[in-house]
Order: sequence, then C-alpha cells, then structure tokens
Amino acid sequence: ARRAKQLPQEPGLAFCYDMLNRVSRSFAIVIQQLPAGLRDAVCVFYLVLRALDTVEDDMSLDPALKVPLLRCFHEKSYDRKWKMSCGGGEYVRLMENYPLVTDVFLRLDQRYQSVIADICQKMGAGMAEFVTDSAAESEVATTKDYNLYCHYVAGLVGIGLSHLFASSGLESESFQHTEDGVANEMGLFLQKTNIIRDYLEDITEEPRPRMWWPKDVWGLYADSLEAFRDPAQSTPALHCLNHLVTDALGHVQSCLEYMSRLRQPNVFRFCAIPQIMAIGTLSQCYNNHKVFTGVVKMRRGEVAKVMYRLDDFADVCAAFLNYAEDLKAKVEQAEGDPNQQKTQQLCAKIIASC
Ligand code: PS7
Ligand code: MN
Ligand code: MN
Ligand code: MN
Ligand code: MN
Ligand code: MN
Repeated sequence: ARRAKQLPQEPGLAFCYDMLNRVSRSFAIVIQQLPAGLRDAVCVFYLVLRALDTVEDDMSLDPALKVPLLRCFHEKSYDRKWKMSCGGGEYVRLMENYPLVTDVFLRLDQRYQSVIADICQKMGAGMAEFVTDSAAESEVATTKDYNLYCHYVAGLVGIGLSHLFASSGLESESFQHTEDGVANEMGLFLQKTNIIRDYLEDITEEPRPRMWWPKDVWGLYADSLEAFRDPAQSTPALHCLNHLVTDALGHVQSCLEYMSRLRQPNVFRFCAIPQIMAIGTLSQCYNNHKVFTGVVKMRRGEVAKVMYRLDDFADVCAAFLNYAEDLKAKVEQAEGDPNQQKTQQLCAKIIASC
C-alpha cells in the first residue's frame, strides 16, 4: 500500500500526476499514497495553487495585470479554454496545459470543487495585497503582516485540506471547523520554515529580491536585510535567524494537536511528513551561518528515514523529540543570543509534550 500508485492513463489525470511529480519533491509521494477518495482532489488542489503561485512569483508580469489575475484566478478552473504563458521551467507547461487541470477539476465532487475554488479565491486576493510594484526593500513590515501573508499562502491550504478531509468522511467532521486555529498553524509552520531557509534564494532572486522576513524583527539586528550577507555581520545575522526560528517553534504545540486528531493512516502520513521535515530543517537552520551563504537542506538519507515507517502519532512524537533535542543542544551553545531563554523554553515544552 505504501508503493507509489501507477500513473493513470486518462489524459487529464495522467497530466496532473506527471506534473505533480515534476514540480514537487516531497508532496508527490505523499499525495499519491492518499486514499482513492481524496487523492485526485488533493492533486488538483496542489496544481491549482501551484499555478496561482506561478502567477504570484512571475516578476515579469506587470502588477497592473497580475493583481486582477490573482483576484480572478479561482474562476479559471471553470473555464475549459483558459491557459496562459507564464513562469519558468516546468511551470510553463503547467500554465500552457491548464485546460487538462480544469478537466480533472470539473469532474471532482461538487463539494471538493467548492473548497478548492474558495481557498483559491481567498489566497489570490491575499497574494494581491502583498504585490509591490517597485523594488521595495521589504514587502513585510510587521510580524502581524508576516502571519497574515503566511495565512494567505499556507494557512489557507491547511484549512482547505481540513475541509477536504472532513468532506471525504475519512476524518472527523471536526476538521470542517478549524479555520483560525490549528489547521492554519499547520500551514504557518511549513511556510515560515520555507521563508527562513530560503533567505539567500529569495534575496538573490532575479530581477529583484523578494523578501518575507518581517522588518520589525530584522530591524532589531540590522539596517537592511542585505546586511546579513556580510560576513562581518554574522552575529546580528544569526540573532535574527534564531529569532525567526523561535517564532516558528511557537506553532509546534498546535501542529502536534492537529496531527494527534488524524485517524486515516495515509492522510496522517501526508500531513505529518512535511511537518517533520520542517522541524528538522529549523533545527538545521538554527544558529547556522550557511543560511546566509548557501543552501541548508536535510540530507537525502535523513528524509528517507523520516518517510520510512511513519505510521502513527507516536512516530511523530519520536521525530519531534529527536529534533527538539538537537535544537536544545544548539541553543545551549548560542551564548549571547538575545532569545536564548525563550528558545530554550520552547524546546523544553516540545520535549515535555513528546
Ligand atoms: C494542496 C498539498 C496538511 C493541514 C503550491 C501543505 C508556495 C510551504 O519556496 O514549493 O515557493 O518553492 O517548497 C499544497 C497543512 C501552495 C502548506 C506554499 C499546496 C499543510 C501555494 C504548503 C501548496 C498546508 C503557496 C510548498 C505551504 O512550498 O516553496 C497542497 C495541513 C502550494 C500546506 C506556497 C508553500 C508550499 C508551502 P517555494 P515550496
Ligand atoms: Mn509565491
Ligand atoms: Mn513559490
Ligand atoms: Mn469551515
Ligand atoms: Mn521559498
Ligand atoms: Mn522553491
């Protein structure tokens, strides 16, 4: 049951699963292992949002076109002819063959279609709020804005997925009502980890940087986000990094609570594997200057170890315990870090609840 399912032959579905495997490293495997009643809906949900994100990320699109497109993107999944040329790499093919995604979308259960379209509408409108038309040095002013942006691009995914789980009957009805709470935080934890880890990728983005680190945090440590790239500024850079890791760790209790309520083994794996990779990535990033000079990634073998034999909540606790212990050891070494105590307390709390 854990083997990846054979690729479907029907053209729409074949395109969707082929695309999924081309554009996502970690999601392709866990989505393909979902129960039949959810698999296609989650695959289409992923591709619709990936297409929306391609519009958001395309910096050659004029904001005067991008903003209205983000706002009406949810309607495109009902228009069998709609497609566009946008993005780069594999995403060009996704956008040019969008009618194949639409074809599968329109054959999904009505309730699944409504959830996907509703989340796409809210996410697109939220992304539109954060579009800036000049080379502003930072898009995100406050931690409140940071939480809001992460809600739009990831928290809403957690909420939508919860609605799909409840609609499928595979998980409890209570997943229908998790709007502002733990489902949102499941997404925030993943998105913040991505934003923290991608510092260098995002600041070196062409034609201009796209930064999501909140100014009310980085402003405590430097006059610009660029400054953190200077090796002479490594101390404030690490303090800022550790501050954001600490902020992200604040979501762990909610994530553990959410995962403890899942019942279907493959829905559980789909939710838990990315969460474990997130805490593993955070533990690698903490106090690690490589975030500012290169790519910090979990090793292949470590990822495989996570994916192999993850069956129940006890396995999640064991993994979180392991990474929280790693982190705790690193925090002890971070002498002079202004958030050291706070980070220590969060680690202790995670260890105690695992
Ligand atoms: C529908 C599975 C499981 C309750 C495309 C999964 C980009 C981190 O740096 O590609 O942009 O390349 O590594 C996923 C909650 C969203 C949040 C969000 C749709 C978990 C478009 C995913 C994913 C909620 C906006 C991957 C948040 O980033 O980043 C489905 C429960 C898409 C989830 C983006 C990011 C996802 C992300 P980069 P990645
Ligand atoms: Mn984006
Ligand atoms: Mn993106
Ligand atoms: Mn609801
Ligand atoms: Mn990123
Ligand atoms: Mn990426």
